Amino acid sequence: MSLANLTSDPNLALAMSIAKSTGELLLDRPSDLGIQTKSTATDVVTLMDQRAEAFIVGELTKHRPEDAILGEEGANKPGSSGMQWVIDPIDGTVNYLHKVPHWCVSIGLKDENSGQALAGVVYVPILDQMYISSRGLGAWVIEPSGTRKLQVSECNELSQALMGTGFGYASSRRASQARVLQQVLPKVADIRRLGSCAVDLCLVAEGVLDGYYERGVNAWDHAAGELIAREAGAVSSGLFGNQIGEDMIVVTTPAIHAELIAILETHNADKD
Ligand code: LIP
Repeated sequence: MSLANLTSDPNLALAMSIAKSTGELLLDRPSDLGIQTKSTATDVVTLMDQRAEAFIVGELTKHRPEDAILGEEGANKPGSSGMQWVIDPIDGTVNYLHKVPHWCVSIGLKDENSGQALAGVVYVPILDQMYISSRGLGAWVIEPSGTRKLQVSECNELSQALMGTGFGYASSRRASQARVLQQVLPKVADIRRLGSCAVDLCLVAEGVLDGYYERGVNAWDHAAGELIAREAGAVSSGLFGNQIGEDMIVVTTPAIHAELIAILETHNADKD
């Protein structure tokens, strides 16, 4: 499957162009980021999250007026086409705030009837990396040094796996995630908490991380990245036969998935 097949998908081309422009908007940081808090004192939102979401919604509405839109900062527009854009203007807001480079613009497209992901773009502005995928057509990254097809790592032993994860914003959730981490950490090569679910999923897709799990992430965090990881060969699921969702997302190389799931299920990692 070639990159040309992928970029000839008009939905993907639109998402790529909007993500790139949103990235440019976000790189132009004002001195006052207008920080506010959401669910807890550590769950921050900046005026740039809001500006970026308004820009994405405006562009999607202009080009795809019939499509529904769901966004992290409150966008919730019904549509009539059966297609829904699921957007996170900044995934990794805390990183954006602290100038840690792992933050991105995430734009996913799904079929509202089947719930299936159709296309996904994760754009990391600081590194000018555009991760893209369209259902059935593979996953790629376009970056300043060229273009690469993405393939998960060959990791086939959990004990050798570099595992990504993340933590929620509520302290009760974090206490539970720490309890689960105590069980996972001794059984993997090491853990990374990089601060953006969407970027973590792209790092699984390119074989930098061997897997990623997290409880509590929202649809906009993984709408694009999960498709990109699966199209690069990752296996993705929730626990106890459930689909991925807020309870749990587990995305790894094929060979280590069952073992990680077993540990997470044994320790009820989908509960607080
Ligand atoms: C964040 C995630 C991060 C996760 C946080 C949060 P935000 O999204 O991507 O990996 O650990 O709980 O959901 O708030 O930066 O868009």
